[in-house]
This record gives sequence, structure tokens and C-alpha cells, in this order.
Amino acid sequence: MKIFYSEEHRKHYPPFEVFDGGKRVQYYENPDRMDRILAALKKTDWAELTEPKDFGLDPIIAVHDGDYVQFLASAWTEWLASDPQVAASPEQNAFLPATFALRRKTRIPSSLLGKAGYYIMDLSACIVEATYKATLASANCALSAASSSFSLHNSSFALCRPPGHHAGKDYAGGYCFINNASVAANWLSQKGRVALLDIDYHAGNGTQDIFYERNDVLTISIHGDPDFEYPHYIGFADETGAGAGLGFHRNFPLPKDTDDTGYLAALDEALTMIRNFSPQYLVLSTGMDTFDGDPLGTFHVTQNGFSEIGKRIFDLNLPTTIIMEGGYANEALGNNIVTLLERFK
Ligand code: OKP
Ligand code: ZN
Repeated sequence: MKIFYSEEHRKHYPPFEVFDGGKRVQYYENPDRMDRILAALKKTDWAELTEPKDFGLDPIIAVHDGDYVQFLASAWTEWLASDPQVAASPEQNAFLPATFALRRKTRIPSSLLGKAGYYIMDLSACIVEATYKATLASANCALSAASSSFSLHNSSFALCRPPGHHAGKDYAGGYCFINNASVAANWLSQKGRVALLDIDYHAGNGTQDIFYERNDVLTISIHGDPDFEYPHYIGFADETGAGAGLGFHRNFPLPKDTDDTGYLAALDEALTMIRNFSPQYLVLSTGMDTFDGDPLGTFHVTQNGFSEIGKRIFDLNLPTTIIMEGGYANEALGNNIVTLLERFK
């Protein structure tokens, strides 16, 4: 299996993120995640590590607002120039706003912090010097995998970091800046009908927003109920698309402590919807944070569960572009992802 990976992610390692209660903690979405996955992949005889191709900005701004992407490109440099204390120790700093827009129908502010509070939804999308280059490389991994799925007509894996599914057309959040899976799905949608299934533990709010009014890309997300879980404001069962897209989005909010059995029941419903849609391509937003014991999750999906999830999705018999999203139980992450991927090799 072709696996697209770039080292550009490594220096995107903010020195902290902020949890609820204002608690500063180590950045959970860290480079060690990739090292664990790489180590597990290298032990197999089927993982074909490949550098991504550069697709340029066009396929990215086909999904994201250009001004938002420009903000991502320049935020760190502007922040560094604005504050001598940041310039004195840049590696101990990350750019984050402390005031948020709540998307009032307002002008987009011209100031850096005004823009940040407009374009960022939470305190986990920290920007450091290496962030923008890392997000572009991550999107290029997704596009390279999509292009490979298209031309070879089989499954491919984009080892994306940072992840993408929380990023919307014009906002960052939840460790996500560019929505890699959406960029890939939109690129593939020019070749045929696309279904995008999100199996990360958290609701794929960015993906939902991006395709909400489209009927050519079916989007489905299975996740912890936003009634108790991040991202809190989106991902509910009654959100099914709008306009031309009505009926082409589906959420499966699941309760705390969901186990393999509960998870697989929801997955089967999702897979039936995908079969009925009869897509030519599948994009799979793959978070492993449904795993039993993930520090950011509440589910109890086991390694056997991941094997069964992989098998059932593989049985759709579609060229599948598998995109890495979350998963924070680092010690288990490599084995878990390999267990899932093995079904597609
Ligand atoms: C990203 B992905 C927890 C605060 C939530 C953001 C979680 C982002 C998850 N108290 N922090 O979907 O794995
Ligand atoms: Zn997640």
C-alpha cells in the first residue's frame, strides 16, 4: 500500500495547548504520534512510504477561504514581530487568541488578534513557526493519496499531521488548520461521486460544514455525542444537510462508553447509507481515538474492533483514501492503525 508521509510535520510542535479550566498541558497532537505509526508500518512487508507531490494552493483554496489561508501563512511571523517577549524565546511560545468572535455578523477584523479570534475556534489550534508549512505538507499527503487512489484504483494512506477534520472553510480548531480529507474528497469529486466517512472519536465538524449544501459528496461522521463531547455545538443527529445537500450528511452521535458492539452497529448503518449512495470513491477520516483508554476519548473500541471496522469498510469494495486524523494513546497507535490498514492492503 502506498503511504504518503512528509517530515515537515515534525517542527509543528507547540509547547502547550490549553484545556478546559485554562489548564496548560503538553500538546497531545505531537510528533511522537507519527513516529509510533512509522515504526509499526516499517515492521510490515506491505507499507510503501512515499513523499507527497506538491499540488500547490489551488486544491486547498477550492475548499478553504483564501483570506483564511493567508492568515495561517502569516500569523506566526506577525505575532513574532508584534511582541518582543515572543521574539526573545519563540520556542516557548505559541500563537493563540483569547477572545473569540462567536461569528457575529461582523466585518473580519484587520488586526492580527482580531483575525485570530475570528478564524480560530478553540485553544488547541496553536500556531508556531512550522505550522503553515506542516499544514501544506499534510494536505499534499492527502492529495497525493487521493491521486494514487484515483490512478491505481485502490486504497492508499495519507499519514497526515496536523489532522484536518475540525477545520472548516474559514476556521481552525481541534489541532486542525487545513481539512485534509475535505481537500482530498473535493479533488476526487471531479472524478466521480465521493463518500466521506469520518471514524475519528470527535465529530468532523469542519467536514460537515464544508459539504453541508452539496449532494455530490456524502459525508457521515460517527462520534462521541456533542451533547457531552467536543466540539459541543455541531455533530447532532438532526443535522442532515441543507439546500441541495439535504439528506447528504449524517451524524451518528454515540454515548460515553460505547464498545465494539455499539460502534459496529452504527458503522453498519453508515455503510448501508454509503452503499445506497453508490459512490466511486471513499475518503476515510481515520482517528484512532475511539480506542479503549485514549486520553481524549470515552469509547472502548479494541484492537479486534479496529480489525472488524477495517474489514467492514473494505467490503464496500471502493478505492479508499485513508486520511490520518486523531488518536492519542501513542503506545497503541501504531498497532491500531496497522490493524485497520491490514484489511485494505
Ligand atoms: C482532535 B481530533 C478537552 C478539550 C478538547 C480538542 C480536542 C481535539 C481533537 N478537554 N480539545 O478530532 O482528534
Ligand atoms: Zn478526535
